[in-house]
Amino acid sequence: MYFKAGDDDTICALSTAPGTGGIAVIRISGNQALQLTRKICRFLPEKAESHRIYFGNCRALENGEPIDEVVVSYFADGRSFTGEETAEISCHGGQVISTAILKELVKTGCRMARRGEFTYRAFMNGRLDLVQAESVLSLIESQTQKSAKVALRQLQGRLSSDFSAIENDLLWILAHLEASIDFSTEGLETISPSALAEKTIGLQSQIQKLISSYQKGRLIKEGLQVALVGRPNAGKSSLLNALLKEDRAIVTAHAGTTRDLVEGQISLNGIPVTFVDTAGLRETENEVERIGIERSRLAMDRADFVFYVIDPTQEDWVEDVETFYAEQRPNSFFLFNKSDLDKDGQLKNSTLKSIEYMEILGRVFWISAVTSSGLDVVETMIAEHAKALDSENSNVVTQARHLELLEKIQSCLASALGLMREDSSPEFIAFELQEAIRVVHELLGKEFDEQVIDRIFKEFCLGK
Ligand SMILES: Nc1nc2c(ncn2[C@@H]2O[C@H](COP(=O)(O)OP(=O)(O)OP(=O)(O)O)[C@@H](O)[C@H]2O)c(=O)[nH]1
Ligand SMILES: [Mg+2]
Repeated sequence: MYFKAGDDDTICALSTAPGTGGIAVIRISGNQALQLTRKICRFLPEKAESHRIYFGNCRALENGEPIDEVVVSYFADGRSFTGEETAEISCHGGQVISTAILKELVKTGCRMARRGEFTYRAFMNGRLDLVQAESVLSLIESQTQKSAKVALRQLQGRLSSDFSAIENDLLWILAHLEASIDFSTEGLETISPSALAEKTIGLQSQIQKLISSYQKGRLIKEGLQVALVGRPNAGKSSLLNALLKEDRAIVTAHAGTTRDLVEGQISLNGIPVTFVDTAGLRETENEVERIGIERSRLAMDRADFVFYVIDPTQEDWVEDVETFYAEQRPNSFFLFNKSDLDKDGQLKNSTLKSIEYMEILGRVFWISAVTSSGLDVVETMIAEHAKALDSENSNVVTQARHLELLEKIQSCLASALGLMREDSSPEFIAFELQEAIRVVHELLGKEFDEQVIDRIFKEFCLGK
């Protein structure tokens, strides 16, 4: 077990990123936070005032040697992030000073905090529910403004309140169902079975909305994956480099240069977009190239978008387009590369004419990886698709754990509804509803499995 229940040690850790910086913040939390910090920051009063800052010298415990001039913020028991008495020492940034202060704190009796232990304590002390605690991690790890916004909404409890609303509805349905079992239940009007079924259906559709938001949430968090595929020498690696505006992949005139997947990310309208360059598709005897091509196919299957890169200066390019067209992949686009070689536009005209019959013109782009011409249009197209994911004003599910539990609740409700329709005994229906309530409690962390909690907090960084 990673965390010890009922642990009342006073813990300390560096809360800012390790390395050199303007300032570094060391956080101390626990019922002896002030008492132990005072041993090295003697300028702190015995009874400090919550939410006040104090300035002075931080000194070595044994000989009183000054270590640094620091500012200490003090938060009283019940008024801090963790819910415990907390002190935060802001010292000059730099590994040497912060390490020296941490060493002194350990000498006074503090214990070095484990990963995520501050947030864990906030959760155990009821300052955050589990959904909010998970959002702290998402917020720290956000790679784009959009995912940070979604995480912040979750930290502010918006998603938790959706989950709590589900809990309230389930309790309401259960209470009215039980009232029909036990007529002596006072204060509840009895409700017809059809009204209960209707309420259950309404709840199912609310939960379904959240389940459907996961796809969106996953995209906001992880972004879009775009696979660049095509025959060798079409210019996939050149395209990757042009999109990333850096020389990420090796480009040569030799067909079969790329053997493995090469990735790079950009941010479009706040959504991370990862481009995956792949090995050119062709029949080959070469073992390494063959494995590379298998990976290209896997990358295509995993991607949200597939960009077929075509070299129209090659004689037999139409065969490629026909093969790709036959795959009928949703969200696939045809990028005709090397437009810089088509000085008079003749090639473009004849090319577009010869694919007219396939009715893919809406998905065709005319680009040059060498001059970057046409890439702005491609980016705008991706950004337009990404816009559909705009969800700043609605709650989205981003965690696989939440999705799994919401699906469990749906299956309990489906069973309950089936039983209602069969006119089954209310006890059986109540059983399903109670199970659904148990799952909502698991979702919010009101009831938990220690292994799950362990897994969640282990992902945190030290000092958070
Ligand atoms: N003129 C011109 N040449 C290009 C363009 N894009 C790529 N090339 C050239 O085409 C050749 C192949 O480019 P790559 O980017 O390595 O092609 P690839 O599709 O990654 O090839 P493999 O890795 O072998 O599958 C190189 O000589 C590039 O300089 C382009 O837009 N215009
Ligand atoms: Mg390549």
